[in-house]
Amino acid sequence: VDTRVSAAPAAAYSELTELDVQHFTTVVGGSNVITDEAALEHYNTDWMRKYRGKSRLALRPGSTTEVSRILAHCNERRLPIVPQGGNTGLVGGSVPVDDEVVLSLGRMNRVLAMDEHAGNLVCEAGCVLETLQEYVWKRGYTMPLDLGAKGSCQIGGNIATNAGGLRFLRYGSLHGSVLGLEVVLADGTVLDNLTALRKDNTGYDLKQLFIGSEGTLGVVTGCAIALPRAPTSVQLAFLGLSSFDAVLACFGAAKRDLGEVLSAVEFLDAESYELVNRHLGGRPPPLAPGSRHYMLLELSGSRAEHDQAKLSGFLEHVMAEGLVADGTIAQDQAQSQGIWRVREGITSALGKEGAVYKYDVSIPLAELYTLCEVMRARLEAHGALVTGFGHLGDGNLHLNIYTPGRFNKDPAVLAAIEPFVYEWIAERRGSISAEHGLGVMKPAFLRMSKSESMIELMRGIKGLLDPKGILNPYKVLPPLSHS
Ligand code: FAD
Ligand code: 2HG
Ligand code: ZN
Repeated sequence: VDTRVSAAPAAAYSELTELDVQHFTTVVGGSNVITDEAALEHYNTDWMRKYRGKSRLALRPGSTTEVSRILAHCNERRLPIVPQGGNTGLVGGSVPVDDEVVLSLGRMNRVLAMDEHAGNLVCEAGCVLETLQEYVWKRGYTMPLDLGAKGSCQIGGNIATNAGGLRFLRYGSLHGSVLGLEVVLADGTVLDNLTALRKDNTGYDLKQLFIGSEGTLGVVTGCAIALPRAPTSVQLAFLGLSSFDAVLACFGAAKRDLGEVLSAVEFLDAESYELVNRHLGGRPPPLAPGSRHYMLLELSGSRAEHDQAKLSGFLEHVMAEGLVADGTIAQDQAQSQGIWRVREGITSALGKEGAVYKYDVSIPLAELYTLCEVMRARLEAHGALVTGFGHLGDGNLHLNIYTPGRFNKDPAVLAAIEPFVYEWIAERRGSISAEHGLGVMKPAFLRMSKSESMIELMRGIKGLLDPKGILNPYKVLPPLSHS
């Protein structure tokens, strides 16, 4: 197999024919074969309405066997195919680039088993994250991840993107929480590794390859996930600070004083706060005017009085020290939800403001916000504004550049951002994608975070698992001319 060629498919695909559509109809049934142009719009367009494909066919399989039969046919016929979960991805990975078939996993939404002794859940890939959260919470457990898109994103999509989110600081990566996977390979082979064992050192841990592979190596159809116990006490503080140095000092103090119960450390700047206020009409808690940065500190534990006392003691301490200008502790669930709405609403608010240029980066903490300042100065002349927020506790900044009132992308703005932003990150050995993945947005810049030998090995793996390059083409791996 010439992996270099097959990993970056050229024009080697077949045209979809009426016979193909008929074949798929026998596999999934007529009502799950979507060919209507208007109905296809939903499958062709991403969450941000930034990426749009031209697929003429979306399929909605209801079982692993159906996924396997679909892939076997696509492989045989060289028909490219894009796995799609909740379609909330932010790098254009979930929609076709051209006329690829869309494989929508939403019908595969059954919980298969839950072990309440060991604390794990086995389910199909199309289960919506929030539905799973409600299911396990009722039984005394919590999902090990949470994110703003929880109402639409699917666990298969979370695994395919190795989503991080709001509780990564506490529960870690899906590389640790996913215990087993069922994956259908490009040729239709079902790789059954759907065990829920905590420990299993029998050879290479193949499931890890598919976590974060963005649908380019296989289709996740089922998963087993380790569940932490649900906390019985959750406390949330919202803090206003006057500088990013104060944010860093406060984070250090929180790790020192609250470390064993900390479950989230998030931050946003004043621009993000104002955007949410303006567009979502939330009522964020009034804090001291003049705060330049805001932090959310969440504690999850099992003794409310103990955690409350710790948090209010901490707040008094950091305010007395002058690190925190103002702060409030949520008194009930409604207040807590109001605060989380501010943090989780930023992405939606940005979309209402104008065109948005999104960058999801890891850089050493000391320089995390410097990037926003550098970009602000650089973009001023273009009438573009800059906001920064993200998962402070994980060193993950969401840098968003936006043009108020101008909804069309401006090539001059883009040219002022790229490749500069990626080079700036590379100089600090950061990551050009901390949690959203590469999709179709970033493959050409993969070199900024990975060496040539690593990219070459990735191509080899792609060529081995998907020699005809049918799975999610043009995503993740750079085109050969860029390497
Ligand atoms: P999709 O968008 O449908 O697909 C994403 C990628 O995974 C695509 O490449 C697709 O081909 C592939 N894929 C999907 N399902 C499968 C499958 N079953 N098998 C194989 N490949 C598959 N991300 C974070 O990491 N942290 C956050 O905090 C976060 N917050 C967000 C907040 C908002 C408001 C929004 C809109 C997005 C956010 N995201 C976040 C990005 C996104 O929600 C995540 O990437 C999520 O994990 C995608 O899940 P999905 O089901 O929507 O996948
Ligand atoms: C978040 O943490 C998401 O809210 C989205 O990852 C980030 O919109 C973004 O840039
Ligand atoms: Zn995020």
